[in-house]
Amino acid sequence: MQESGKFIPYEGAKLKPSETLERSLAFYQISNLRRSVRDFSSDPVDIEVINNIIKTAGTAPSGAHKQPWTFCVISNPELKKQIRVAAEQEEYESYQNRMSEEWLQDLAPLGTDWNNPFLENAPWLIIVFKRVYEYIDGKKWQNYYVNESVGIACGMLISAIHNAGLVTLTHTPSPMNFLTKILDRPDNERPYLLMPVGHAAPSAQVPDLTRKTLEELTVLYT
Ligand code: IYR
Repeated sequence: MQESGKFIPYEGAKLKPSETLERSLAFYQISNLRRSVRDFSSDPVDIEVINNIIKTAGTAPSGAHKQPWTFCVISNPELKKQIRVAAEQEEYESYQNRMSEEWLQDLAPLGTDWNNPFLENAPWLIIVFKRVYEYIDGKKWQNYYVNESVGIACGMLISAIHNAGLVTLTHTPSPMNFLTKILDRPDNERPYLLMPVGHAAPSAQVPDLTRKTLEELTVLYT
């Protein structure tokens, strides 16, 4: 048996039940205002804000606490342009030849196409890489539940972006291996999600969507 690690007392929030109720409702109401936005203004965002958002994502739980993620944070205009050109090449191919008729039909109401101006217009691009394994002292070490862990971290990243009054979208130009090359990432990292971050353009519009109701979301066993 391995010896267990060091344990410390858990400092919980220690709220009254009424505060728990208020805060759960307030957080839902804020979260329900979030939308994926594709039109960004060129207004700058301080790197300190981006750092806080990424530190929030870094609080996500992960398999065996391996924290199998790397966040590449980009504001360099030449790099953004290079990423846009490569992403649009893949997206053009996808929209023209790789996506099924059914997929294209499903996307039609969202108004997406191969054009990705947000990759240059947003002041920041956060590109999340999953770390499938680690190299430590020349040995290869496993990570666990990597997709689940990185997915949860991305969810927290999205909430943190929204909470700061900024917008993003979960962009998945596919295949994404061009990002490994452009950003010169090592072979234990794979691109997972690309998120432009910034302020919404004043003219930004979003599709008129509805969300599942509680009844549709839930199966209750009491
Ligand atoms: N990969 C493209 C296309 C796209 C795919 C789905 I599924 C969407 O819900 C929206 C867009 C992109 O990331 O824009």
